[in-house]
Amino acid sequence: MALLTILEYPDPRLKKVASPVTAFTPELVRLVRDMAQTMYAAPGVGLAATQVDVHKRIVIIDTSEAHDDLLVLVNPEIIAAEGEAECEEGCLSVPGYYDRVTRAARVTVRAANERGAMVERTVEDLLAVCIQHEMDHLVGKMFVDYLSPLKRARLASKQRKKQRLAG
Ligand code: K1U
Ligand code: ZN
Repeated sequence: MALLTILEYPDPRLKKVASPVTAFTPELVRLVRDMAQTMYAAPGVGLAATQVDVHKRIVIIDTSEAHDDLLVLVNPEIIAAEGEAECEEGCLSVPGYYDRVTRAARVTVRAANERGAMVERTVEDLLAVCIQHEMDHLVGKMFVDYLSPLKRARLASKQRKKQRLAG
């Protein structure tokens, strides 16, 4: 297993649109394992392949308290969404920044797992938020894109300064 590097906002690679996975290979299983190790080590409750510079439609999530319930979503599609809920979000690509975002309260997602078996789940609360947040990454969208232009500009300049200082 390997720890992967997580891209940080405003890295332009976070804006790439991911392509569908077309083959369920041992390499895909290995990538999902590496992504899981990276997410648990961060620590986080979700990770999209885009964040580790792999532009394929792959998302992993684990919102369980014991960190023992990994949900793998390959080629995920939201097939139903209802209601509205506001939740405080964070992102491993924007370390240390949290803000409130409004999303659908309940979603039904259909996807394959890393071995090609189909999964369909209707979920709410943090899991619903996470699925929407991670699927946004696959189309190059980040939670900060829901914030006001002023907040986003301040955050981007703070992040660039931090990255300059880090060398
Ligand atoms: O970067 C990511 O996409 C993962 C992100 C997922 C997420 C969290 C909260 C709301 C929406 C989406 C994170 O995991 S941020 C870190 C975090 O929330 C967390 C870290 C440690 C323990 C519990 C949560
Ligand atoms: Zn994120």
